[in-house]
Amino acid sequence: VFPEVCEYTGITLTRYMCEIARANPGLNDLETLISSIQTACKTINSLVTRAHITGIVGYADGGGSINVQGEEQKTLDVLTNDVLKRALRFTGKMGVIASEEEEAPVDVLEDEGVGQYSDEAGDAIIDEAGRYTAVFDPLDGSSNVDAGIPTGTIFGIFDMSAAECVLPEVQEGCDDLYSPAVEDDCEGAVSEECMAATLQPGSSLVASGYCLYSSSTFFALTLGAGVQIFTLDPHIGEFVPTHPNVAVPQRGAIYSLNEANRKAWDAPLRTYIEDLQDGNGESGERYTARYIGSMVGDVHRTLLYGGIFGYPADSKNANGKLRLLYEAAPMAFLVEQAGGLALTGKTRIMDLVPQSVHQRVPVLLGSPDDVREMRKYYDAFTGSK
Ligand code: P6P
Repeated sequence: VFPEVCEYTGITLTRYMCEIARANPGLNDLETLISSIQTACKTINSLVTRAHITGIVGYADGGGSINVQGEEQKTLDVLTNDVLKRALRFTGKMGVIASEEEEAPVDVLEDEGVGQYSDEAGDAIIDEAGRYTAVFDPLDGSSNVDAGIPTGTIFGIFDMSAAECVLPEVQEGCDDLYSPAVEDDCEGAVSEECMAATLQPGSSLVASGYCLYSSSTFFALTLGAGVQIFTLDPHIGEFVPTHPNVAVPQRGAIYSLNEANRKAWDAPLRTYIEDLQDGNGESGERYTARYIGSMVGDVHRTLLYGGIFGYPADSKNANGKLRLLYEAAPMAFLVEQAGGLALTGKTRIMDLVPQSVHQRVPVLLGSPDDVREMRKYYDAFTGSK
C-alpha cells in the first residue's frame, strides 16, 4: 500500500515514508534507513556545494590515496563514504554495507572506522528483524566536483533477514569478517555466507535511489511501486515531492554515451548510434548527444527527457566501467520502475547475480522503445552479449 504522494499537501520525504510505514508496518525499518540516507544526502549536498569554500576539493592525502578501484581518491570520496557509513550504522538496522570506497563489504557492527555499535554490555547488537544490506557509491562522478559539474550518491537496499548470515564476534586478531585474510587464522567460513547476503541480484532489491547534487538537489526513490523524485527545499531543509510517479518517455531523441570510446565499441552499437545520428533509426529523427560523465546526472536526464544512456562494453573494457552491485543494479531498478529498460546489451541487468562486490557490467538503459531498438542491433549480430 503506497499512498499517492499528492494526497498530502505540504508533504515531505520524511512524511511520505512515515505514511508508507504506517500503511505497511513491516517497512518501519526501511523508513528508518531511508530517513538516514536522506540526512546523509543533505550532509553530502552541503559538503559538495561548499567544497571550494572549505577547500575540501582535490585528492585525498594530497594525492596518492588509491581506492580499491585503483582510482585516486578525492577528499570528498573519503568524507562522503564516512557520512553514509555513519548514517546507516546508527540506524541499528544494518547488517552489512558495500561501498565503492571499501575493498570488501563491511560488517557495520564491527567496523573499526566508526566504533562498535553495541549495547551497554558491549555485545554487538544485531537487529535480526530488520537487518538490511546497503550498497552504495557515496559520490559518483566525484572527478567532476572540482569543476562544479553535477555528482550524485547511488544506493540500493537488500533485505538480509532471509540470508544465512550470522555475524559472530570478529575473530581474535582479525580486522573484520570480510577483508582477505591477513593472517591465515582470519579465514572464516562465515564470510562466504555473509558475502552472499551482499552479492544479490538487482531483482532482490527492496529499495534503490539516488541523490543528485546539481542546479537542484534531488532525491529519487523506488520501493518497488513506482519512482518518486523529491527536491531539496533549502528554505525548510526538507525534500519535497516534485516529480510524483515518474514515467520515462516511451522514446527520446537523445543518446548519452562517451563517444571517445566509439572505435572500441562493438559493431552492433557503432551501427546503432550511427543510424540515430543520421536519422535512420525507427523514429526517423536525428538524435542529439548529451553526456556529462556523471552517471546520476545522465540517468536523471534520461528518466525525465527519455532516450538512451550507456556505458557499454568495449575492446578495452570487456564489462564496461560501471559496477553492477552499487551503480547499475540500483539504477536499473529505478529505470524499470519508471517504465524503462536496463540491459547489458541483450541481458536484463536486474537478473545478474554479482560474483564480486566491484564487478563491472555493460549498461544501456532508458526509454523502452530506444532500448528495444538498440537490442535489435545485437539480435541481428551473433556472438554479442
Ligand atoms: P568516462 C564517473 O567516474 C563514472 O563512474 C560514472 O558516473 C560515469 O557515467 C562514468 O564513470 C564516466 O566515465 O570514462 O566516460 O569518463
